[in-house]
Amino acid sequence: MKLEQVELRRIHLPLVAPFRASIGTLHHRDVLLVHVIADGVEGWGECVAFGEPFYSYEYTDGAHDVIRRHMLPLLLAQREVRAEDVIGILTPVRGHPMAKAAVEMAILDAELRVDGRSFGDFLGATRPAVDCGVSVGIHERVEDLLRTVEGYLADGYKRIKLKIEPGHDVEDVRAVREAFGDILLQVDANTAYTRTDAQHLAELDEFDLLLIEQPLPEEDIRGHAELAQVVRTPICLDESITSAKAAEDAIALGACSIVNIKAGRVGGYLEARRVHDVCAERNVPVWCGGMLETGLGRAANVALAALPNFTLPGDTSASGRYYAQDIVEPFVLDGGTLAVPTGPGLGVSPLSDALEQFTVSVELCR
Ligand code: NPG
Repeated sequence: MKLEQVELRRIHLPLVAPFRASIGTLHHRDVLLVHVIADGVEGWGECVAFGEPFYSYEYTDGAHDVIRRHMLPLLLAQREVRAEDVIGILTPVRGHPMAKAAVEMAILDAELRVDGRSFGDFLGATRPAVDCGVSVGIHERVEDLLRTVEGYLADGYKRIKLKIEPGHDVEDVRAVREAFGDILLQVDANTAYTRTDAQHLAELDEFDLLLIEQPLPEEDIRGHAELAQVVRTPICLDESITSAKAAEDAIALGACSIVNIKAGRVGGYLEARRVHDVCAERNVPVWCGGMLETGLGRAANVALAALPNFTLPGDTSASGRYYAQDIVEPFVLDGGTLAVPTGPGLGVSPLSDALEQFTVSVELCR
């Protein structure tokens, strides 16, 4: 395809409620959308970086700048661009996986719309719908936490993930276990602990959790391997798994037995599929992580989550978990599942009124 023009659009989406994690509290999403026109067909990509560099070094303004000044010139100079070539063309730009993923996603969307293929069909989805979990932020008061969890269980979510941090971990999990019995339950520390917390984290073993996600810093692969010898609950990695190679190494080193796959974190949906395949070859189950995506990223994630080795419910929640109004037709939970879009490309497109309502800026690059 010939890339004819690229629109970099910034949207500001308020959250229905503040979302507190160990690394910070979100009140809204500052999202960069990449909108391409190639061979006369449009394609949409969503950059999952947050407004502030607290989950990773990437952040929305940085992604916007690196795409505009360093990535688009490389792509616009190409006579022909295919999605499978994007990461190679962008090799001169070091890092910035979330920015690269957004660009690749937009070009892949356009390509698949031309081919009349859905994301799910292209990626290798084997299910028409995916089981959905939900991520629950840290609550100062246990009674508020229990009320939030009760609401999500009533919505039909098949798995609860609790954000934890020192001071909000063992007792919060105990309260949820005692209140709701044997629900599918896991925790996410977002790197909030250190190797010296091993015995404390082992206190979570009594609660029969599915996993403990990313307890230690991103780069502490050895620490996670040592922790896995002390804690019986399976260790799942998120921030540490930046590529298929990183997944292979972490598994070989015993640092994790479950992997959270986020296309943005690994540089795109093509690499995400490679992470899936590496884990499947090693009998390591995976699940689809979330970054509070709009319905555009959500559509791609639901398609990805339908691949065969995604055997655990993902953070593929309904649009309404975060947004009163999505920028596409909202994803609505049906019996704890979301249907995989079947239309060409993402299978969804922005609702122009909603998109305009939340747009902060639009920049055209040729
Ligand atoms: O449901 O999209 C979602 C969000 C799921 O908890 C979630 N995302 O670490 O995976 C994460 C995480 C996150 C949320 C990270 C807020 C940082 C801030």
